[in-house]
Amino acid sequence: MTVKTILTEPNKLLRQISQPIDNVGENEQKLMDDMIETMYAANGIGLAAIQIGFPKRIIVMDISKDQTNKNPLYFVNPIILNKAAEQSTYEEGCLSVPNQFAEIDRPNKCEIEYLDYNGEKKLLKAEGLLATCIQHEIDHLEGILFIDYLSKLKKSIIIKKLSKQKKKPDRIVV
Ligand code: GNR
Ligand code: NI
Repeated sequence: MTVKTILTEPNKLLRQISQPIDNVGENEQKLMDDMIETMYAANGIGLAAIQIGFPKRIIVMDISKDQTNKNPLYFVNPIILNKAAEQSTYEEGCLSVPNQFAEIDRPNKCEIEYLDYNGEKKLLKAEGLLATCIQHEIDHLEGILFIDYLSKLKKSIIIKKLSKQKKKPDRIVV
């Protein structure tokens, strides 16, 4: 398993639409292993393959707070079957939008169909943080970032900040 570099905004790759997987084989499992290791190393709760440069419809997640009780989740070709009309608000962050946070409204429940790590078809009824996170990750598969839901002004301020940070790669951002 390898910790990969996470792409950050602005980067055109993050805007690419990810392609479905035909078959969950060794290569896909290796990618999922690298993704979960990269996610844990970055202290994230989710990661889409495009964030490490692979435009494939694969997501990994672990929303368990407890480091000793890990609960890695793997989603291949996830599809949202249903979304609740009721919204909830979470303060979202993104490993591809470092150190920036904003409150985002999304449906508070959703139902997902997907293939798991072994290529088996699964259904998941998600609510709370799990529902928010899976929707955030599925957005990545469509090239959408949470900052796209902000006003043009707020979004442009964040992108300017990130562009400036990128021009100073020797500066350590804590
Ligand atoms: O680590 C992450 N935390 C988070 C918090 C609130 C809503 C969504 C997320 S996902 C994010 C990791 C990430 O960027 N996934 O794509
Ligand atoms: Ni993200």
